Amino acid sequence: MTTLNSIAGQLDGQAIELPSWAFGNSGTRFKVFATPGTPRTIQEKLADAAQVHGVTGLAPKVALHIPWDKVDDYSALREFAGDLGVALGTINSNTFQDDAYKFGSLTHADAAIRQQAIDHHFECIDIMHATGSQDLKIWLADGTNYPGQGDMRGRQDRLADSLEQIYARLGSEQRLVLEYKFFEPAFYHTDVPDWGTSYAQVAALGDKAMVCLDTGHHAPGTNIEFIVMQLLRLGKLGSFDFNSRFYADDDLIVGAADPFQLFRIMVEVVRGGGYGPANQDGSSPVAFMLDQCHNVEDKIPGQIRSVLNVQEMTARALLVDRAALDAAQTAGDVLGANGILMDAFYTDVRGDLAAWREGRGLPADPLAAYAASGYQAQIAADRVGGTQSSWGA
Ligand code: AOS
Ligand code: ZN
Ligand code: ZN
Repeated sequence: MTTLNSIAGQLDGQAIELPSWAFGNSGTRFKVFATPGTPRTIQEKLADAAQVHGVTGLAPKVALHIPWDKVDDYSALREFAGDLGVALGTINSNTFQDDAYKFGSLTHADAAIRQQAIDHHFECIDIMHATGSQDLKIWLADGTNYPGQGDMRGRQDRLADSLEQIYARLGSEQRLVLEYKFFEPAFYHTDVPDWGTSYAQVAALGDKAMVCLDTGHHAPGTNIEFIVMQLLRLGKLGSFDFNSRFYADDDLIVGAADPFQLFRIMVEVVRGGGYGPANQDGSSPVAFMLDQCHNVEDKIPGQIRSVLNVQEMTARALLVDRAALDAAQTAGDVLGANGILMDAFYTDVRGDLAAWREGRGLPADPLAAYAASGYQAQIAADRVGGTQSSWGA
C-alpha cells in the first residue's frame, strides 16, 4: 500500500491558478448578493488571492480577465502582484459582452466585427507580454439559437481563419488554449461545443495551441476522465478550468458535487503524465485553474476550500498502487482492479496533508488560520464606497 509519506514530495510544487473573478460578486440571472469586503479593484482581488496562497501554498498565480481587470500599466500590476507573493497567470479574453458580438465574434459573418474580436485578442497578447503570462484562454459565446439562423460550416471556417491570425501573433513562450462548452448562451448550436471541435481547431494551428477542459461544460453522464486521457494521449490538454456542477455550468466549488469524479480525473492526469514538473522550466505541462463563482458563500474561504479539494484528490490519485493495478488489469481481475482504485479513493488524506503543511511552515488548518487572521473583518471595514466589482462588471 502506497503511503502519503512516499508521495509527499510529488505534492510539492502543485500549483492551482485562481481566477480574479472568483473574488468579485457574482450570481445567477436572478440576484447578485453582495458580500461585505468585496474587492473594488484588481489590486484588491490580488490581495485576496494572496491570502489563499498564504495559508495553502497551493495558489501562486492569478488569472486575469480582460476587460474586467483592465489597468493602464500591466508591468506595474505584475510588480504589485509579485510584492504580494503571487504572479499573474492566464489572460482570459472576452467577446461575450459587447452588442457587436450579438451574432458571434471570431465566427461573425461581418469581417469588421470579426476583426474587432481578433484585435481584442491581439490586445490580450500585448498584455501577456507585460504580465509574463503564458496562456491566452479563449472561450467563445458564439453560436445560434435556431436551426437555419447561421451557416454552421461557414462559421467554423471563419473561426479557423480568426484563430490562425491570433496564433500567428503569439510569442515563442506563449500558448493559446481553446475552451469548449456544450451550450449556453447559445442553445441550438455552439461553435466550439466539444473537445473534438476544440481539438480539430487547435491541431490545425500548431504546437502552441491546446485544448482547455472546463469540468462544468459537459452533458450529464459524460465520462470526463476519458476525455482527459484522450487529450493527454494526443498531447493537447493545455489547461483545466476546475469547478463542479449538479445541472449545467454551475461554477460551484471543485470537488463539492462529485469528489469521486475529481479523483478519477486526477488519476488520468497522473497516468497520462499531465501532473508534475514535466517542462524544462519545472512547470507542469497542464495548467490547473479554477473557474468558479461564489454566490452565497464567502469568497476567500471558498477558494481555500477549492484548492484543498484539488490537493486532496491529487494525493489520493497519487496513492493508486499502479503496479498492482496494472497486474490486476492484465489478469482480467475486474473486482481486484476496481478495489485497488477504490482503496486509494477511500483513503482519508486530510490528517497527513495537515502534517505535510506544517512541515512546510504552513498552517495545519488553512480555513481556521484564515478565520483567525482578522483579514475578513479588516476588508469589510476598509472596503466601503466605490463600486464593488462583480462578474461581468
Ligand atoms: C464560460 O462559461 C467559461 O467557463 C469561461 O471560462 C469563463 O467562465 C468566463 O470566461 C469568465 O471568465
Ligand atoms: Zn471556463
Ligand atoms: Zn463556464
